[in-house]
Amino acid sequence: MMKPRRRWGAARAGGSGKVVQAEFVVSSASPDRFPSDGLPEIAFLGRSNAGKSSIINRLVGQRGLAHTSNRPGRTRTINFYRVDQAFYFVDLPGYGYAEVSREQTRQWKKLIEDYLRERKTLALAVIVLDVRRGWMESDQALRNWLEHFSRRYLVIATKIDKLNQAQQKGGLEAIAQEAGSPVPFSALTGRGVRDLWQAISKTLNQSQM
Ligand SMILES: Nc1nc2c(ncn2[C@@H]2O[C@H](COP(=O)(O)OP(=O)(O)OP(=O)(O)O)[C@@H](O)[C@H]2O)c(=O)[nH]1
Ligand SMILES: [Mg+2]
Repeated sequence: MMKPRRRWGAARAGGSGKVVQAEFVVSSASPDRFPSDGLPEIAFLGRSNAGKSSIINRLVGQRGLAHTSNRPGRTRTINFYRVDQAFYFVDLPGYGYAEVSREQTRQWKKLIEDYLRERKTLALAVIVLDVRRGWMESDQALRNWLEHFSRRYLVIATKIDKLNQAQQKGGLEAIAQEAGSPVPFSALTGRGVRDLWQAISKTLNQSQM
C-alpha cells in the first residue's frame, strides 16, 4: 500500500537519536471533533508565547508541524498531532494573554478546562514555563487545577538558551522551589529533548498497563 508521503514526516528528533513520524490530524474547539480512536494523549499547556508549539516541533524534528509565532495567541484551537500511530501530542491555546477580549479569554479558558476535566485519553499534561519568568499566577492556577483533578503532570523550563549559566541555575531553582523539578529545555539547541522523550515514554508505557 502506498503511504501518503506528503502528509508524513520522519525525522531524527534533535539530539535524541529517536526517529518519529508525526502528522497533523485535526484542529478544533468542539470536543465532538476530537479524535475518537482512544490513543493516549500528551498535552502541552502554558502561557501564550511560552514555547509550547516549538517544543512539539522539536520533539518530532519537524519545524513547521505546529504553528509558532512571535505574536502571542497563535494557537487558538486544540490541535492534535498523531505520533508513530501510537499517541497524540495535543497543542492547547496559551492562556494569560492580556490583549484579547474578555469573551475570547473566557472561551479559551472553558476550552482548556473542559479538555482537562473530561478527556479520558489524557495521559500526561506538560506545563510549559518560560525559564525567565517561572511560575506566574495563571500557571499556578493550572497546576492547582491539575492536582484537583488528579492529572499527572510534568514541568518544562524552556527557552533556557536565553540565559547564561548562572541565570539558568537561578531560574531552575526558583521553579523547583515551587513545585517539582523542571526539565530544562531549549527548542533552539535541543537541550532536554532526550529527557522529555524519556518522561513521555515512561508515561505511555504505564498507561498501557
Ligand atoms: N530562543 C528560543 N526561542 C524560543 C524557544 N521556544 C520558543 N521560542 C520562540 O518563542 C516564540 C513563541 O513560541 P511558540 O512555540 O509559538 O509559543 P506557544 O506557547 O505555542 O504560543 P501560543 O500558541 O501563542 O500559545 C516563537 O518566536 C519561538 O520561536 C526556545 O527554546 N528558545
Ligand atoms: Mg502555539
